[in-house]
Amino acid sequence: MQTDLFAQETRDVSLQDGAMLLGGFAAGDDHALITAIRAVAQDAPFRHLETPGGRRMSVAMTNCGTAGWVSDRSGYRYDRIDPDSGRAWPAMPSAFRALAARAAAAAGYADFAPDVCLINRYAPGARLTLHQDRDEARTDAPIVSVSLGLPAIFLWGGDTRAHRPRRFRLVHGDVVVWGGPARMIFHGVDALDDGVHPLTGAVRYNLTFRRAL
Ligand code: MD3
Ligand code: FE
Repeated sequence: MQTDLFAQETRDVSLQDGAMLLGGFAAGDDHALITAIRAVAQDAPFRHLETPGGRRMSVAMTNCGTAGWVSDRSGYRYDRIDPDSGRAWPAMPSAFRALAARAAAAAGYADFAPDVCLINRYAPGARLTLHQDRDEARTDAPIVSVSLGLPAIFLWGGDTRAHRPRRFRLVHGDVVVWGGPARMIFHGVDALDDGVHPLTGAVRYNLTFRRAL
């Protein structure tokens, strides 16, 4: 029998060597996580970054932790200072840190201590084209991603951009842990469909926990 990635009853799935989908793993923490997102965004509001090529990203982003991922005309980087405020990024909420460590451990990565959480906010139509996450100094650590709010179609590629991506749906509460040989795969997110989620409204949030510095 083929593994059905969409079936609720088989939601803990090894996607490939190093990558594990933990279906609904964060569902019990959803209120706390969304409250914490709002607190971070009070301090460091969501913004649409500019790519080095001069395009405005459709996904709105903010960060918490020791540094934040930023993009502007000069390139991509991690910066300890929020360029919009000139101040340090908000501290990583304890609910974030605890969930990320628990998820990493459940996927077989002990002692995950992320220093950065990038928070993406998708409104309908927002998307992320295929890319690799390669700005982190520590690619030996996994990345833990948490989906909240509206569902999205995740694009899951291979080691090169040419590899045609597989697609699967990420829903509220899903956590994916990407490490080892899966850490450098190309990935992206299809344009978000319209919808309303009871906790987030017409928005999807994605948290990605990284070891960046
Ligand atoms: C696989 N975020 O922030 S989460 C990103 O839904 C990003 O917002 C997407 O790609 C989102 O960089 C996808 C899943 C994900 C995140 C990081 C990865 C998959 C990954 C890093 C390496 C390999
Ligand atoms: Fe990414």
